[in-house]
Amino acid sequence: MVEAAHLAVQVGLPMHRVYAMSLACACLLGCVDLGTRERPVPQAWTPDAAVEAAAVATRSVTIRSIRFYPEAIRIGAGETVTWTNMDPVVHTVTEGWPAQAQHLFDSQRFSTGEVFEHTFTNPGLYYYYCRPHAAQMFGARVYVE
Ligand SMILES: [Cu+2]
Repeated sequence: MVEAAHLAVQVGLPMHRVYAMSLACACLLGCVDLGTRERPVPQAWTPDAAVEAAAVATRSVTIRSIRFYPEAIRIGAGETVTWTNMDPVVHTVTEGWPAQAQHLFDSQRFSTGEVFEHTFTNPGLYYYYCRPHAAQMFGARVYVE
């Protein structure tokens, strides 16, 4: 239920609905690859004023010193974000939260000087983290308007 709780916070849905959605998703996992698909616009999703205020209008994120810069960005629907790894260690850009089993996108590990891109089709708030550094690099977000 940890991931369901995160999802509930993310989209503002009542827990029982999230749990029902989780079960529905679990039934589909055998035949549907969720790795590259966008989450549909949640019915209950509304802009979060605090996150919106903190988000920087840019499509470029730099990874350095085991952090994402900026940590919160704002883009338009249909735009592509690039993440550039400027650290001497590998990182990932992985949608969701560290406890989550399935991800809407996942860069896999990429190393110094390499770039990962993802196009966000649907409006919403997308959190992501780095799998090798899940204890430090989590809660970064893309606010798609
Ligand atoms: Cu990392």
